[in-house]
Amino acid sequence: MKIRQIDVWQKDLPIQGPAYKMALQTLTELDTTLVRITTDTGLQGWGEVCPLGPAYQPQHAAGARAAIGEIAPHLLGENPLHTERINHRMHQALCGSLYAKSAIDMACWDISGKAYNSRVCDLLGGAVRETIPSYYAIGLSSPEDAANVAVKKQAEGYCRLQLKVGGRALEEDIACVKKVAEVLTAGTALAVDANRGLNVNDAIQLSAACRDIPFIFEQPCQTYEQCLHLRGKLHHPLWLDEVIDDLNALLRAVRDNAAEGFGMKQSRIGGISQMRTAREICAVAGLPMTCDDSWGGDLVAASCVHLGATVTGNLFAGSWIAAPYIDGHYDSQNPVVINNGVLKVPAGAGLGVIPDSALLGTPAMSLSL
Ligand code: 0XW
Ligand code: MG
Repeated sequence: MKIRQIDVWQKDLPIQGPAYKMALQTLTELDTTLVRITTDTGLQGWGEVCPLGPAYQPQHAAGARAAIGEIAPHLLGENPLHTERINHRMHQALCGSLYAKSAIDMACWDISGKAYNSRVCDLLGGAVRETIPSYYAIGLSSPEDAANVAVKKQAEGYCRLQLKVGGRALEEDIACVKKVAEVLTAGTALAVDANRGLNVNDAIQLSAACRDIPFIFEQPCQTYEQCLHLRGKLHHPLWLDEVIDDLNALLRAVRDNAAEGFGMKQSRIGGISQMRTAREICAVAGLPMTCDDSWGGDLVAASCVHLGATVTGNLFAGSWIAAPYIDGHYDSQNPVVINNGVLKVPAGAGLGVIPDSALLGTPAMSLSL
């Protein structure tokens, strides 16, 4: 089997409802990239990457498409079933830009599933669950509004909530955590995620002020070193997210006993192939993880669900997807949706999502043999 053609689309994803507010970013729309790989057998696979705006991390939508344009000529004629070789060829063609490479990697896993008539999760060792818990991220808001969202989302069936803090007066963050904690029902887990928006002092103070409230403290400070400085100074388990920007960073964090868990975004570390390795690292270290991504539509969502389905036992903390903020689906027959706070593993071969390319318009880029 050989890659015969690579098509790339740009698609706007306006945020439905209020802006998505985090400590350092407020977003009203996203710019995603869809990739379709067509093989000489006629099989097609899809991938997607959607940075969380141009300023969240060193990733941006136009950069993804430019990187894919740099890489694609080196992949024509390659066998998409050989994902290790595909990743090797991508690294030979372009240093870095793991986020862009993740879309190609995803499309190759989609093709593999279709070639072997297997779901991606079954190619990844098999699903240990057929429905996986999602979680809802409560954006930066007043204590009352945050608590109201927490009540509403628990009523919708979510068993894990993530409360955004940071980028504002510490007192407001503390008031928010306390107000949300008042409305949590038994069995609802809370993560307090600063998305790097707190300084070391404020992180210590927030944890101390809320020491009687059980929550996971996610990525409080900007850098790995600042978070490392917090070890032994917090009253809460520390999870890392944004600073785990590749597999080496994950290995270093495990070696340094830097965290009790990880908020993992598949595109940041290079895609499904790398997230499979991250899953194994976390498993041998006994450290829980989420299977998330920065943003994206049904393709990114399906990929997160397939990965989340394979994380064993009590090491899986859920998969966040952007579906609640997106109007419509790429594949109306196989939408990836959250019901009662959980996601079903797509049934079809590969990712189980086949975008209607007629809805995508003219590709931004097409390369072929
Ligand atoms: C909640 N997320 C997975 C979605 C947004 O991309 C931010 C991210 C996080 O946990 O930081
Ligand atoms: Mg996070």
